[in-house]
Amino acid sequence: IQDGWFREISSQWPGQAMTLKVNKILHVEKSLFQDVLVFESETYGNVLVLDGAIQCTERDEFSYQEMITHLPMASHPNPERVLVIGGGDGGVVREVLKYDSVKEVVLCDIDEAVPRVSKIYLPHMADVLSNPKVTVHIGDGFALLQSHTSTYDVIVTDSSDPVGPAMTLFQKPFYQLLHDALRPGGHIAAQGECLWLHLPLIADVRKAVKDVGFAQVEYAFTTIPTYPSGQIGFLLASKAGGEKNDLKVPVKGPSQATSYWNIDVHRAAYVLPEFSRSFLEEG
Ligand code: AAT
Repeated sequence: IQDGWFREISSQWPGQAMTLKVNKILHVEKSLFQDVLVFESETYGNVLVLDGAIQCTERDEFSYQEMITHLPMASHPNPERVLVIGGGDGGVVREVLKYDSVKEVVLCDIDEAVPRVSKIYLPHMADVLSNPKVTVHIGDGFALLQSHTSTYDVIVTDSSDPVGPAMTLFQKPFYQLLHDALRPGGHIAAQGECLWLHLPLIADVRKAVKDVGFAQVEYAFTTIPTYPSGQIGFLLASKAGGEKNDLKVPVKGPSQATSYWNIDVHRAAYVLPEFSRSFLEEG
């Protein structure tokens, strides 16, 4: 933070940096895994930053949390058991609980500091973590999956970028574990980085997911002012064996209001601009 502005500088998005005006620094901590910063911004509400990367702001978090959740959930005929890896702020869990079919949600974040700090400074996201349907597990998502097979209908990987503790979450062995942890016909969605910045990484992850043997593999995206380049995508995949359903087609939406997701946005999220469509589909 310099002269009252936070700048998001990282070699993952060279030569550019989102800048937010800071009203007040609320929390600074070095947790076991990462640098944790929360500040109140002038125009985006409270902002959570991990290792210098913006994780969410109160003003635009709904775009990301809704899309990473409703894309796999609304296209699933009957999601009952849901696992969220990462997402310690609770935003994805809040969206998962909008489905009446959901009986159980497990949240697995590696860093206890994230839910602890979010409960204080991001209550609109983290309050749901005390819901009786929710179990919070502090630990590595990779390790948790190793002990669960054929358990979940939907798994959302709301992970940080592939430097630091989330690195393994972008690699093939992790997707194999996700596949095995799903019930037949289950869906996954994972934070899939940005078309403008990370096309080669997206292509690699997509290929790894296909090689694991998922029945359908897709990439979708949303717009969001405070993530790098204002856009972030998701890797979606479904496991064979359930009722015949298509990730691109919502069958049963959330029973509570949304601010970004709707049926048309769901379908449109999979439509890619030509530079990225040709790169991903034709190699
Ligand atoms: N909804 C907020 C957006 C996030 S949160 C990413 C979360 O992933 C963090 O809380 C971090 O502690 C957690 N995490 C990182 N590695 C692991 C792991 N191995 N197992 C479990 N949880 C993990 C993502 C923001 C995207 C930023 C885009 N630039």
